Amino acid sequence: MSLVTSPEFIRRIESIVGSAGLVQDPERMHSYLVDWRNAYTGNAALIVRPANTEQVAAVVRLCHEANVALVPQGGNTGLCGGSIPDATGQQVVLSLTRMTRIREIDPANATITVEAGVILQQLQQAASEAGRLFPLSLGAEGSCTVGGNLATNAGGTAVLRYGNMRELTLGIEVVLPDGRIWNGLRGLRKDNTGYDLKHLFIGSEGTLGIITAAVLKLFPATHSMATAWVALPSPEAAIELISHIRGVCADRLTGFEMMSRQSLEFVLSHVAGCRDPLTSEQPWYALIELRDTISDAPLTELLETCLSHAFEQGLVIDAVIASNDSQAAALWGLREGISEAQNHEGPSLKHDISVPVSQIPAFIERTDKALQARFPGVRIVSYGHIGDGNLHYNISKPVGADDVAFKANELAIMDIIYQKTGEFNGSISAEHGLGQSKPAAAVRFKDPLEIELMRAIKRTLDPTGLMNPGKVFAAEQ
Ligand code: FAD
Ligand code: 2HG
Ligand code: ZN
Repeated sequence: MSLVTSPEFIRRIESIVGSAGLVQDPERMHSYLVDWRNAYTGNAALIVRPANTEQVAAVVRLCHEANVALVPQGGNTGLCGGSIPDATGQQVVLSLTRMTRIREIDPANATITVEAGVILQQLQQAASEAGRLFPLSLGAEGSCTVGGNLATNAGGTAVLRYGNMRELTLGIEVVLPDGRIWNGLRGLRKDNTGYDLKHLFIGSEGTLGIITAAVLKLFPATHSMATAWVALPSPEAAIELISHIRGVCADRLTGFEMMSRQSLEFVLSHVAGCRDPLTSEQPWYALIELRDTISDAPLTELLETCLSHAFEQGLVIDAVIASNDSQAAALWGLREGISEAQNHEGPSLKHDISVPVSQIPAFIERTDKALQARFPGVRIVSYGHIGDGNLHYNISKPVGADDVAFKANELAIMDIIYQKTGEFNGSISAEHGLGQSKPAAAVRFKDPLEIELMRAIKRTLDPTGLMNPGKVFAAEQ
């Protein structure tokens, strides 16, 4: 029997977290060991669910002494397998989902201090009840946690106005790999006292420590909104349109998502209750959202002015503006349904890339061409946060093709897409992270010096390599 499954180890863990903090029953463990898409499956000795920072620290200290590897987990909505343990059954999953306290709201400082297990939607709700806005917004917001958002530096649909999780964070509290607690919960907008350590942990995917709490920025609540669904002739038109709307509306532009007809077709086929808002089929669409803090801001008029100028310029083919909140929600449903819908079409090979915004059209044109030349008939589901230069360039098998035969091409497909990303000086992971799916690709497509510096940081903070092994860096790297 290994130490991690010995009665003594389990007794000591239980003495820290109590029986409510321990999951050992295989049936109850299952949901912690498989990801949302069923793409990654692992095994674990135990699932441990501490209730506060001191308990996290005591568990980490014990694992450090016993040389047991830890896999931090929040809502388990990550798309790269970062929160799933390996197959050995020797790792411990440390779930933060019991740490759900909102510790403080400071309206005058425009900050909220929350624990890592707070679900994003609950954080948004708490901010709203305080008359403020916490702007991070993504499809998984009903299940993902602040800890996971920080550990992946999550992006989503409001980054073009408010920034990603890194930009929304003023301070964090972290349990280090040896169990010490770093209290970096400073709500300061200015602090030039040396290296800004919080940024090492944000985006580190659980490989440097356990994030237990954070001080996050709040913004003025918005009280008016206008949402449009727009058909476009091309990605070039989308880039010109975004630039035009920004020029007119400035910071009122809070969302600009682009998606291909293929993406919409998958949603129309697989998401119940959806309908095409326009009467004719067009190659590209954008979902555009304006918001203002003033309750009667003339946003619909502004959007109409922008869109009629765009019609005249040939940038827009057709458009519909939502006339109430439920219509707006239905339009967002078309966008947010793409991930789920693509799952119904067999394996989806996900590539979460970014290039400079101006290069999106050329990237799409050249990559589509290269892929179709090598793998005729593959269905390219490209969509995403193009205001940030971030495309989800996901590939589904040709109609009628065999799943296994298609998956056999995964590396070759990835190679084409990442080579093209590199040609545009882009990134192979814009917002989802590396997890266990992309460490090898990162070594191939990232500057070796950056990998060397990252490894040096990992060795310094986690010399025994017990924090989420095999993530960000492949186990053998
Ligand atoms: P998990 O999946 O549990 O963990 C993710 C990583 O963080 C793992 O490496 C884990 O070890 C680590 N981790 C978790 N908690 C901690 C902690 N407290 N301390 C240290 N490490 C920790 N992502 C985007 O960026 N933008 C999107 O628009 C977006 N849309 C999505 C839509 C859908 C339908 C789905 C399923 C996912 C989407 N995601 C998106 C991906 C995912 O939701 C985010 O990465 C989210 O931030 C993960 O949060 P989580 O709590 O589920 O983390
Ligand atoms: C989104 O923007 C998410 O919808 C998920 O980042 C993307 O499933 C995907 O590839
Ligand atoms: Zn996304």
